[in-house]
Amino acid sequence: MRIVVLAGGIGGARFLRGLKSAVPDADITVIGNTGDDIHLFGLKVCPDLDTVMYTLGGGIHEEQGWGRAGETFAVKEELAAYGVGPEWFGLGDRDFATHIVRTQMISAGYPLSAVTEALCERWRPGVRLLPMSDDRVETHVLIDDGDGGRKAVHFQEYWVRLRAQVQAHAIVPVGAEQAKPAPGVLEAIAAADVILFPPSNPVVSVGTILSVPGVREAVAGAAAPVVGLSPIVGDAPVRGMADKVLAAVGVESTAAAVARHYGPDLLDGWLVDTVDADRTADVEAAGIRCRAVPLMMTDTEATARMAAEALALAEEVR
Ligand code: GDP
Ligand code: FO1
Ligand code: CA
Repeated sequence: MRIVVLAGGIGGARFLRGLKSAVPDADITVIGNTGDDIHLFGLKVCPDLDTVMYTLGGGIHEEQGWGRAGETFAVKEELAAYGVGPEWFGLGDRDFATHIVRTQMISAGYPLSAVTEALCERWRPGVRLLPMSDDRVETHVLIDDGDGGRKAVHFQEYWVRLRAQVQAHAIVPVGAEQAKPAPGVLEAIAAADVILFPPSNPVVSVGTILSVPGVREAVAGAAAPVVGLSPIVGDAPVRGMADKVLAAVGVESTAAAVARHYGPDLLDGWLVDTVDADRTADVEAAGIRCRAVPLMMTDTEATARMAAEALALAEEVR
């Protein structure tokens, strides 16, 4: 079975671990969000690709959900001693090596997709990990400038430094309009037996991937059923601040509103958590088949059951 998953960072990566355990023989292609990417100290950092790679490759800091296990911060401390920041973004020593290798290969002329493949030769994530695009796309967030006007800041500044505590007026995937899907992305979508939206951020993870010209159209036009799992449980994100970026695009933080936001052109099926069972009728009224099942990724077994439910729903709507 060929499965395509449009993934962000933590939510996507943890779901993928369960999916692999549910269907060990499946051929899984992950289309990863690169809108979170940031250039720091001359290095290209790809948080969502790395989160997927480290999680599936056994190198992730489990509790934190991003970055490396057993991390140290000597380089960051030395940079700080020179007065060189940003101090609000914690790049660890082990993680630095990944960004150095990536940046070196990109400087030598390799596209991000080839670099990602090379990094995965070490981590062996057991999936084919493709960046959504080899072209630079950077999510920016429009916020108040404190002077009566507005300014755009990098997504990481909004998310990590400001903790999404200031109002976001708009979310802009800068560069998306000119970007092309990375080699293999459209082909994988067209050849898929099932397409899954994991419980990733609908705006700045899955939404950014869909903003690359051709991707939304390919998913909507694919022969395969498309099934999503809600990252919103009991009217709030399970983790993080997805409610803030949903508000910025005028979407309520409910499992049903997120399904309607994707819409029946994209989604054939949608899973909500059992606490939101009373919302399934709302989703079905929008033309999307909906089931309520436990959606908390507390461990790999529970996550594998979620993945199996998503695949069962895909069979039902096929
Ligand atoms: P990020 O790039 O690291 O922010 O990760 P993603 O975009 O892939 O996923 C973020 C989303 O995962 C958040 O909106 C969370 O609500 C969601 N999430 C995290 N853990 C769980 C879980 O156990 N169950 C569900 N349903 N959603 C989760
Ligand atoms: N998230 C934080 O909240 N604080 C950090 O200092 C931080 C550093 C960091 C370094 C590498 C990396 O791959 C991820 C990192 N993250 C950090 C997580 C990440 O940037 C965000 O949670 C996601 O981009 C949101 O999707
Ligand atoms: Ca992300």
